[in-house]
Amino acid sequence: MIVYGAILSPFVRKVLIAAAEKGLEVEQRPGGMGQGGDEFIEASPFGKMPAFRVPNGRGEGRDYLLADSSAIVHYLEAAYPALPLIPAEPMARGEVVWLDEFADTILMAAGGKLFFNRVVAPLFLKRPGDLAAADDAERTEIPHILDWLEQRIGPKREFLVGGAFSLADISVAVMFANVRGAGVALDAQKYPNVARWLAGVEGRPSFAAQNARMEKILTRVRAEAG
Ligand SMILES: N[C@@H](CCC(=O)N[C@@H](CS)C(=O)NCC(=O)O)C(=O)O
Repeated sequence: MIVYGAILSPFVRKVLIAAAEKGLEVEQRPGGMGQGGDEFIEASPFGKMPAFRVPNGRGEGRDYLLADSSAIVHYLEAAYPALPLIPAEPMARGEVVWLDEFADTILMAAGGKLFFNRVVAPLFLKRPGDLAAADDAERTEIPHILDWLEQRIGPKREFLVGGAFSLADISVAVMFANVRGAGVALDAQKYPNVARWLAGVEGRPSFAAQNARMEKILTRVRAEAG
């Protein structure tokens, strides 16, 4: 199985972490933002990362292709049901799908403004980001989201849905590495429940491995930029 995309994308890390949690071997190849060539565009016609390929997945030499992080994780869950990341119980399943969507839209909208304008634009695209938009997201959107998460997690919960680690934990937690990368540290005094939950999730080997790769790239690119 091949995952196309860059490690700085939270959506790419979502897929790599889900695969690692399931004990699946995947090969990561470049894709997106001008990388990956025809083989990437074949898998992701609109150029979004991550994209996914199972060579000969459809038989008779035909590959199975997908281009969306949630779609890829749902495929992995159905194809490899051991070590589940999406619960079967109806209410828990609905909540996991909702929190995955919350992460991909609401949290990404806020975190993306921070990470794109403070990191991607100046360091990778070599042009100024919209720093006012980033500052506004830090001042208004991020606190609103954290207030809500703090309440939802509460003082006892280890995971976001029920008593088990799930796709919801992956999808929400991956966004925090980008928020941190954009210079916004989580205030553990103000958000102790979020801090406890995040430390537990990011302490898993699947997360630690990908976050270390991301940190290494950010450190190198910042050093190069001076
Ligand atoms: N809903 C998609 C979103 C994918 C997405 O927006 N990826 C961004 C990177 S974080 C991307 O490919 N950006 C490059 C572009 O739009 O050209 C998913 O979950 O995979």
